[in-house]
Amino acid sequence: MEHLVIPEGTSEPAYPWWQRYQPISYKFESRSGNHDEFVDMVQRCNAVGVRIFVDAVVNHMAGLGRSGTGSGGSSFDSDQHDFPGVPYTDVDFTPREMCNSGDGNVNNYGDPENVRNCNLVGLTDLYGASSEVRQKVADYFSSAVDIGVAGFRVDAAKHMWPDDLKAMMDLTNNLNTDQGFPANTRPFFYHEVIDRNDGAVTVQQYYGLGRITEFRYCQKITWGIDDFSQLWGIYDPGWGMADPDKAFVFVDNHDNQRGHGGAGDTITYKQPHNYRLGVAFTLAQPYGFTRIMSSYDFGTDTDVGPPHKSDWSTDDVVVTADGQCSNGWVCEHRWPSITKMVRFRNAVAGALTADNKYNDGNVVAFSRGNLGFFAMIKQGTLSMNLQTGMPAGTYSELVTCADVTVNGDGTAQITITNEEEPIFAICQGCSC
Ligand code: LM2
Ligand code: CA
Repeated sequence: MEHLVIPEGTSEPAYPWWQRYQPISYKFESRSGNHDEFVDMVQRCNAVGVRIFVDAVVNHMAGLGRSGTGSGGSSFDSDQHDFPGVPYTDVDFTPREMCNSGDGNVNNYGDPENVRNCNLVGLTDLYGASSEVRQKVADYFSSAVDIGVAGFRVDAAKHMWPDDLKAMMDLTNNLNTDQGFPANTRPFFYHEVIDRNDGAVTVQQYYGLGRITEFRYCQKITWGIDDFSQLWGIYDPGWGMADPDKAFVFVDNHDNQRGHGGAGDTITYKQPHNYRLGVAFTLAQPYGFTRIMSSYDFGTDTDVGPPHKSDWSTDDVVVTADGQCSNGWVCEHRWPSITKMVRFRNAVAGALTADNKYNDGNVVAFSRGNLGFFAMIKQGTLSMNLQTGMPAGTYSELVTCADVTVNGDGTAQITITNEEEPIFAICQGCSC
């Protein structure tokens, strides 16, 4: 959506990535392009089977102390609660008396009223209980869905009341059949709730609204890659982690990869070896609905925005002859083992459990029913006979494309020699 723009020459970093989390209006006019360009992208993607999910910031508008013109040309004045591009006026913001903190900001994560009714880092808090606000957010969702968007990540859902979110979702249109979606299909929602067993707001409070981000998974995968013996406990219901059919899991996201929300114990593209293992294991194991990250390189500057042109608009992603990215883009999604493991995940989606588990601290292996078999190693090389659970036959190993023979009893000789990508995967119906 249209967002705050922080130009050069202020006391803040110029055009930081996080300016996008300060909405000015719901026009599709951002640093990434204009309305027509957005429509063109969504529809070209749908035409080739790639669905688009919008990162929707609807808990708040821009921060206090900010005024001027947004990325789409709309004027605004946060201190006056005035956003004519929507339009929102003072009545659309959470009444000050409903926030129990002295300065109006969220400051007590033990109190759900404080978390939901106060301003998150000074961001002007929308009053989600208001039918006008609900309708305006739903109109925004519907405008995206009508273009062909398939669903939404709801930013800062932790700071919104689940009943308000439900009302907004219920008012939203079905997916667009002209864009290839079946009739009467609801958008896919996943809600950003950072719950690390550290406050009054839990992922369970959002059951019934879609999927919920499970940030404990980020910690668990980091610990598990460090110490393979911890990998079988990656889903820990005793720690409050969301049910498998509710959890939305990822190795890192745009916040915790750079030390913002939910950071700590996070692996990123900056540790490529561990990252490949972490993403491979995530895509191989059955817990949760998975998302993979695709980044630009921010170096050590945790504020810096994406690669940009001289007018500061987002620069093109340049794809090299070997299918990788350049021009400042990392494109983890194009790293060979990550791309291949997405194929694996899709192929084994029907198997809900990990079976035939093997873990000796250096080698981790398991099958997914009889649909696929996965192995990875921490160091060295591997040559070992393991039970794959797969029907007898010859399979093409995904990472190396080598032929693998599964014997009549389901065993196979598992070989890993590439220490850079120490990952092995075979699946039914997969080609490497
Ligand atoms: C999120 N999830 O709940 C996003 O994933 C996260 O990236 C967003 O914060 C946050 N919620 C609000 O949408 C980012 C960033 C913050 C940044 C805000 C707003 O992590 O640092 O805050 O976006 O742009 C910035 C300044 C902060 C200032 C605030 C308001 O860093 O110092 O607070 O703007 O002007 C006075
Ligand atoms: Ca709120």
